[in-house]
Amino acid sequence: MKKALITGITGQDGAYLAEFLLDKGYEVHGIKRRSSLFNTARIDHLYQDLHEAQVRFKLHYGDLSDSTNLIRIIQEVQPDEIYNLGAMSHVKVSFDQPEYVANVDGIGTLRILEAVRILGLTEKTRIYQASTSELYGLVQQVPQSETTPFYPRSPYAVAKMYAYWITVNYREAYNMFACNGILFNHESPLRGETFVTRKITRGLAQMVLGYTDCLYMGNLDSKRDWGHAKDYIEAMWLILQQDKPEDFVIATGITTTIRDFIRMAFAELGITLSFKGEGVEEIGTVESCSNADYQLEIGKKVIAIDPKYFRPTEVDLLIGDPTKCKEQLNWKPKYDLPALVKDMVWADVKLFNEKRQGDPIEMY
Ligand code: NDP
Ligand code: GDR
Repeated sequence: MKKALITGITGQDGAYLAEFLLDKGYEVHGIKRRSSLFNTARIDHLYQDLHEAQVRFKLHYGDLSDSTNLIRIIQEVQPDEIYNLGAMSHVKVSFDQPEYVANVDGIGTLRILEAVRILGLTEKTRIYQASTSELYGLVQQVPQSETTPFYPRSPYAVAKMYAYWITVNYREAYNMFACNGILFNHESPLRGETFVTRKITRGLAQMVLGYTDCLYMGNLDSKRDWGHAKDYIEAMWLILQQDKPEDFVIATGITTTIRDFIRMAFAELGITLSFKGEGVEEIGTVESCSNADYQLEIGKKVIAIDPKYFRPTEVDLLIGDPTKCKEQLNWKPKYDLPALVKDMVWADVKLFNEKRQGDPIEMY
């Protein structure tokens, strides 16, 4: 039985990956941070669903800022594969916590690589590093591929750039099977509530169920290449199953503005929006509603801009070139953007409906 160790197991990707690897027969170990509240909502069902859960799914307390703890866990687990997904992953927040982000997202990756090297596991353990399309930052060329130069635009991206290169360096210096997946934005009903797609689908669900009036947003002009997290975690696994270690871009090749994502989400419930004004003056109002169950007042302002969501430096345009991952990994995503939007909108409508009816909320 193969053993996998996942950092960031309580996050969006960690939760899907844990389930995916358990289905493949792996023994899955995850590192989670101690928290004053429960922080395992995304993975709680894995305990319930699996009869032999105690044996095949184990959590260890740990933190990417703590080398000795990482060395101990890796020594204990002796993993065949490590997926380093743990990170402070919010780009805007990284401007508020740059030093912490450098430590966890950047040096945290070095700590994992060093632990594997110190423990003499370089031949046994394969390492996946969660790299990001944020590395491309200020547009140099599109679509962005494995050979496009980086120009990071946030403390998060700068930290991830260190993590990217230290992974490449350990691969070359110590012959380690260490790979970067340069993943473009991927979303799902498990997406953190403050990332833009989830903020929109959650805000929409709250609005149609009467919890809130207006959604305050940042820059609606930026463009992202969005896929579904369920498809992307499969690509992570495929990267570690190759004969030789390499870096891969994982993307759809299609880019969409935030404004259009908002339009698509509202349209899923039969609500048409129109946008007027520019910059901080822009507003989105309801033009029509065609679904009797989800009515909003015609002309009502439902989208407004709050400059507090603007970033000091923005990444305007991301569009990935998935040629290599499609040809070499034979990666075939199952979700396109409309299917992703549908999945997220209806999951949030269900969530807030349960809340309204006072039913116990099945979070994810
Ligand atoms: P999430 O923010 O949902 O999850 C991040 C995970 O990292 C959580 O489990 C979190 O724990 C954990 N974590 C945070 N700080 C530490 C720390 N100091 N020590 C150990 N664990 C920590 O991110 P995603 O699942 O969306 O992303 C997974 C990885 O992929 C991240 O590294 C992200 O930067 C990267 N990435 C994500 C993309 C995306 O579109 N989703 C695209 C490209 C890269 P807790 O629950 O306690 O907060
Ligand atoms: P991103 O994702 O920064 O691309 O990083 P996010 O969803 O936060 O932002 C995408 C774009 O939307 C604009 N935006 C807003 N963003 C947020 N969060 N909230 C708003 O109200 C809002 N309004 C507009 C942003 O300015 C930005 O242009 C994500 C993270 O998962 C990273 O960890 C990962 O590496 C990259 O995707 C790929």
